[in-house]
Amino acid sequence: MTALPLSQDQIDHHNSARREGLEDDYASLGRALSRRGVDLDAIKRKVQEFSIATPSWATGRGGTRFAKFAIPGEPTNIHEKLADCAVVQQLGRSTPRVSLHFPWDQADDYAGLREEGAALGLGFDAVNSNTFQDQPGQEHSYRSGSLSATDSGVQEQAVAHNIDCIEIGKTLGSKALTVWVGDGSNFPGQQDFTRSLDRYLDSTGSIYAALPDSWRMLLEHKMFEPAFYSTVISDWGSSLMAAQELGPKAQCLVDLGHHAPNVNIEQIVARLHRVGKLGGFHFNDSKYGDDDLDSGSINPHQLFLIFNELAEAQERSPEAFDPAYMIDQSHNVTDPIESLLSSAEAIVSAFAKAALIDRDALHAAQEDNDPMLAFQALRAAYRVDVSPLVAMVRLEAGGAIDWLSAYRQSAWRERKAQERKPVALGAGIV
Ligand code: AFD
Ligand code: MN
Ligand code: MN
Repeated sequence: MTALPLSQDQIDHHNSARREGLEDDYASLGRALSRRGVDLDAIKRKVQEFSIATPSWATGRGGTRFAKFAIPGEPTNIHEKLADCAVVQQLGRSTPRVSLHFPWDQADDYAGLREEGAALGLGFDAVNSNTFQDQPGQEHSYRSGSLSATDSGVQEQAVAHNIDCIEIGKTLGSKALTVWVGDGSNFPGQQDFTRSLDRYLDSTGSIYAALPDSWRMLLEHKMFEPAFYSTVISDWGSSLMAAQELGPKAQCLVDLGHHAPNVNIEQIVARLHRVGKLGGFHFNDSKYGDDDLDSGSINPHQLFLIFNELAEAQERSPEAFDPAYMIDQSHNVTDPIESLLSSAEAIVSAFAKAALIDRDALHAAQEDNDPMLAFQALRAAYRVDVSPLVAMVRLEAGGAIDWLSAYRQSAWRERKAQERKPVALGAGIV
């Protein structure tokens, strides 16, 4: 039994006023593409198969270390977060799975939570462990590190937490554990770079040993924050080194905000795929650092170039291509549901544009050392307005043609503001 959060009648009614216009735009796009020898319906089938996971932690307002400005009707527990993710999925139809974070998303009954998700039209993606914060009643503090801590009691506690996450994930139907640690240092000399990596590998080795065969362990690197001089898994080199030492089930996760400024992320994507270690993504956008801004809001071209590399990787070795796509953002000034819908649309659009690239023309230009022709092969696809295609996929799957107006018409947030407990004042990055 499914019990979707919004009235489907209302969405259908919303669509009926816009359907004709969309069909017209879709047909016109189809004609323009067919002149180039591209079959829009074939591209549509690819877009229909593409999906992204939403992060439970991004359904509440995020903040900075200065402040967090909550909005009325924010979710206050995992059940309410799931309901909000279901709204995103019902309107947008490209985010059928949720990625949970523990212990933030602790529940009494995970089998029940799985059923609750299924009833809302949601499955569960990678589970995320949290050893970057202390929890009330916890025996050891993570103030001096977690998986790479010098104190073996701290290490053991961090390992045990990750194994707990795997157990919860098994009940939920997840297939991956994402590990990001805040471990690192603020002062030169504070930490021995080599020994801290050794300790991290020791701990992650114990977690890896508890990983079911069908699972993946996604190692997420991050250059800085909360540690500001060095982090233990700072970059894709360290991440790759760790994934290679751990074994085939360990792969690298690329969070778009976790690199040095101006780093060529798309090239990292190609490199990681080349060695079979491209595990997945945390999509977001950034201007300065790990800003966790909405995907595609600052640099949509970078997102397109990443999807170009993904399209290339998939074409080259489809059997070894299965990246986990997730969003990881902090919505500090918007309604998180709107940001998730906007971000998912930006990601799907980048995927769709990359699917339009004439790869034969691109490869030929590369072989001929013709930079302008190669660049124009990309540009020709990037220039296409794929919004009628993305909206058509949404409509055919039961979503809303204009998700923003449909969402606002539903008054979901206003209704939740009457039902949900207010969020306490505070600061904090999600
Ligand atoms: C961190 C990482 C990581 C983590 C998240 C928590 O991006 O994915 O789980 O923030 O909010 O910066
Ligand atoms: Mn992340
Ligand atoms: Mn981050």
